[in-house]
Amino acid sequence: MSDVVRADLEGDVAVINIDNPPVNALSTAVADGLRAAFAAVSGDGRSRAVVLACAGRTFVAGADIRELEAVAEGRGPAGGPDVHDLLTAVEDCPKPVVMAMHGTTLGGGLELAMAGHYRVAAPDASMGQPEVNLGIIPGAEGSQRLPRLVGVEAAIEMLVGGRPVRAAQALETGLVDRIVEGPLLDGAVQFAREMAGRGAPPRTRDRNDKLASPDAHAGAFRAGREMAAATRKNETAPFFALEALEAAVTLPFDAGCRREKDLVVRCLASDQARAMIHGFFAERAAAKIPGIPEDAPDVGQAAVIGAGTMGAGIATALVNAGIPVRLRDASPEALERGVVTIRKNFQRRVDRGRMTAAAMTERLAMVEAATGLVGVGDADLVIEAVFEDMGLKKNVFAELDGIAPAEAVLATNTSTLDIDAIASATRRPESVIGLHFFSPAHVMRLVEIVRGESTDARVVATASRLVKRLRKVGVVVGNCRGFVGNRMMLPYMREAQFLVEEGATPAGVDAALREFGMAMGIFAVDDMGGIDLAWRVRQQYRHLDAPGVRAPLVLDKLYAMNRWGQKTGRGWYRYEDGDRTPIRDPEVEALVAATAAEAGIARRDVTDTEIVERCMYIMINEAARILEEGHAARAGDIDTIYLSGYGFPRYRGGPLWYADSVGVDRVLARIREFHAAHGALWTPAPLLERFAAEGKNFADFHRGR
Ligand code: 3H9
Repeated sequence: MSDVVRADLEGDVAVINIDNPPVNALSTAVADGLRAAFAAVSGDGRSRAVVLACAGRTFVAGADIRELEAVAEGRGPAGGPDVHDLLTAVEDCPKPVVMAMHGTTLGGGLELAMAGHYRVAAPDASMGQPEVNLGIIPGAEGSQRLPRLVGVEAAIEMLVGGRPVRAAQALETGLVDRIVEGPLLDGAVQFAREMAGRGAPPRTRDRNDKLASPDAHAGAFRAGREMAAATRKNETAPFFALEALEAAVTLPFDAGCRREKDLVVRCLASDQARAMIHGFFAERAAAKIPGIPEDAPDVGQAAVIGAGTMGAGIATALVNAGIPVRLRDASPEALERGVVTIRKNFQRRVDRGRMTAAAMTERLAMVEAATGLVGVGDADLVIEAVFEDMGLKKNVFAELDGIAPAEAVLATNTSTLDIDAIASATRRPESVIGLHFFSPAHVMRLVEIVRGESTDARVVATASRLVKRLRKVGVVVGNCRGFVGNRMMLPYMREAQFLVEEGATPAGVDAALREFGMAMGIFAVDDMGGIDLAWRVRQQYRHLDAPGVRAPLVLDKLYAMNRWGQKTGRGWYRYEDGDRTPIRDPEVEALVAATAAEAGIARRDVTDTEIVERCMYIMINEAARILEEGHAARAGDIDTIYLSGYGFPRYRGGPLWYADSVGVDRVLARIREFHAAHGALWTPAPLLERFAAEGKNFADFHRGR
């Protein structure tokens, strides 16, 4: 039929098969192949029913996002490839069409499936409309068919939330007609035979029983809008999705489809869609590391040294991925606390119904805890997560050097220390690598994979493979102070403190940053991470402070006052017992004002625009240096780090995508002004100067140019 679509006969059932690796995306070629296949099978007297199935790991996982990217960039048809005629042909097929879904049926894949008359699924299949994660809405009539199948409320949840549902839930809502326990294709063919000869097959577009009257859904739409505002702050696509769903309730099917099309055209022309599509591909590009072997061995046995919060979180993540862990700590009490933390991590999932008690018992049994380093000699991956102290870490690595197998990967979870210095404690620095997890390690998606001067390519490959197995986002970074994420965070935090000294308040700075789209304000982040930790890091590097260069003044005072953040109930904010909500504290504001007066800093009104510009542009300037020094390979890697680990708004694409959207020359012009006003810390990065002079931007870096 075509390279990617084939039709065969299975007795009296026609089986159409899509084979378009890696995820059977509904590309133009696949859509063309399906048109031809349905034209052929519809009139073929040899078959009584049709099954549509996919080869490989999944049913269709969506429209081809590369094609959508082209449209978003102004190439290709507005609104993306039009498949209205194909979906109509599927739905109008005179024989029952059964969709056989396995893997992840997403976006255009689910829309195709809903045009079929019946859907059967493998037990571990999942399905959803994740378009909002790309800044768009379903563009292949999904907003019109989904509510007809599952009802308005469930459709709102799926379109605004963007999260897939599992097959069992899909069966309950009516999205799936049967779950097939054995071989899926056999089950689908069997189901198709059962449905053949039952008269005209049911068409989703003709169903109105779950739509009821518009008034009946007013509350659901109100709740949907509240959910969109709360969980997808400043994003436009979820509101467009709700408009499209309202059209399903108020308009006939065809008019609803036209409304959906108008809305998807607008989404695809938006900056938000471009930024979010960039984020999608940047994350996948980050996993491609040039020059590393493809056949890196899998980790069979891991050891985690240090049973604190980080160590326990890392151990949780490892056993979640099926990797047994030897958990070690010098102190029996710390070890016991670590085991309790791991148990709590699982218990939370059991309480939320995301894990069975039996699975929890099984996973806990995969953690073997003991003091010292006994038994670590059989681990092919060791992750050190002891206290952030160079002497202590070197001791651990020296000891590991004596007992770990020759081919073991020796990783450190340091967030601030020099990997090469740690590696120097061993006779095998090529085996040492940084795996910088973020807290809580079993939840946060980002892992910075820190390559030391001597780290072997094979070790990088094993680490990268491990991170993927943990279902996390790994980004390879260079061994510089703070690596990439925290290196940019440091000047960001510093600038926020300067703004406060000049007249803003911590709450005002945080509000402006949240309004910009950051998941949390920087002062709330500091309180969460611990002001004592921030202070300690500052002490380590104090000797590097250039004389005469401005330094923040308040943090040291907060530290001395025992205002260490959430853990002491007071920091930049104050906290009620057992509540993590930051409350504005006039005591801190008075302390800041007095400190500024003492230092002769004039107080003035600081606008939200200045807050955002100074916080963002100082990060962008630092990122430009990181790129130039080669500590990140691609601008997209830096964006990925901020999108997956630092709560940067996805609809802005990451700090460097954002820089491009403002305009590199405009960013540089403001940096020059800040340089003139605030001195050396604002010295423009040479790369920015070069980009501005040559009319280039970070996108040139994203594409590896
Ligand atoms: C849509 O459908 C709009 C419609 O309403 C119609 C509008 C007109 N297209 O993530 P992985 C590639 S919007 C093109 O590492 P995993 C990916 O780039 C779409 N390529 O694997 C990577 O390529 P490479 C709605 C795609 O197993 C490779 O596949 N659908 C697409 O961890 C492997 O990806 C979505 O938003 C695609 N649709 O996860 C689903 N999907 O090897 C987006 C993947 O060259 N996709 N690729 O780097 C996903 O969520 C995950 O990729 C998936 C697999 C769960 C499918």
